Amino acid sequence: MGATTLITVAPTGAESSKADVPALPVTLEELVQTAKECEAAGAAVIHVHIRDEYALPTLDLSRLRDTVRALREGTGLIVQLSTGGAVTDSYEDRLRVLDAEPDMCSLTCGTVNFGDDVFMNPWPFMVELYRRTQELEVVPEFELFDLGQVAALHRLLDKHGLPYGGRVHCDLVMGVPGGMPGDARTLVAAVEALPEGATWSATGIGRTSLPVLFAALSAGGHLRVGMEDTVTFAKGRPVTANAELVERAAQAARLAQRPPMTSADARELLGIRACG
Ligand code: KMH
Ligand code: ZN
Repeated sequence: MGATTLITVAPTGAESSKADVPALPVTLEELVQTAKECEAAGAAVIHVHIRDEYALPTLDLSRLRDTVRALREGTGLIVQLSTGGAVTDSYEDRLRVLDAEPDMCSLTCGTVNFGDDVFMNPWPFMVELYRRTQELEVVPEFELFDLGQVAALHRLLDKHGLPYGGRVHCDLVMGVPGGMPGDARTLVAAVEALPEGATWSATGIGRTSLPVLFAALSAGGHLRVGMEDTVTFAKGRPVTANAELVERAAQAARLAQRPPMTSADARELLGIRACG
């Protein structure tokens, strides 16, 4: 088998409102439908934020459990729950996300300015979350918003060992106002600083989405796309469905001669337990 591209879809996020972005999947039904469409388009992993009955971000455990179950029943996607949540979520609620027993979770490697807000990830919280992923056998995806966070990832691995599953997988989140810029030279600098043998994807927020996608493909990386990261398909043209972002990423990956990876291959790459 030739080289392939892992495509992660991040369909909802915690920042856009349903009123502003009607195509955003916010109910469980909308999320599962989106997940099915994105899987058919080439996604292998889904990065999940959920909403409550008012379409507001929530980390409610019973809703998270229902979401994990429904995504497993409806798709073969690897289910990655966000432990970042919204900037207003407590550390306690963010730690409890793992009790919903996802395949994977996000783990951000440091605090970062996040537009006008601050996304808090102090060292003791990172360590506690990481230890919990190891205990509960959840594979972390290390979210890196700037180069200092790459150094923090090295420190975490040096002090606390490898993740459950034995693989180190990172996602470069680029172009957040306050984080690293979403351009090719920053991407190359970040990739060069990653731990030896780590696999990685990249995503560019807003208008950095396409430059980061092409830079990631040309540097041999994987891709994350979705309405968490961009709600504009092209200048003046809103995204109508997450699947069109996945389709575009899959098309670019095929052009690069690295077609989308199946979720079975992605499970092997990421070291995810077979029973799900
Ligand atoms: N919503 C951001 C504050 C993650 O999912 O882990 C954090 C975020 C990262 O989206
Ligand atoms: Zn997220």
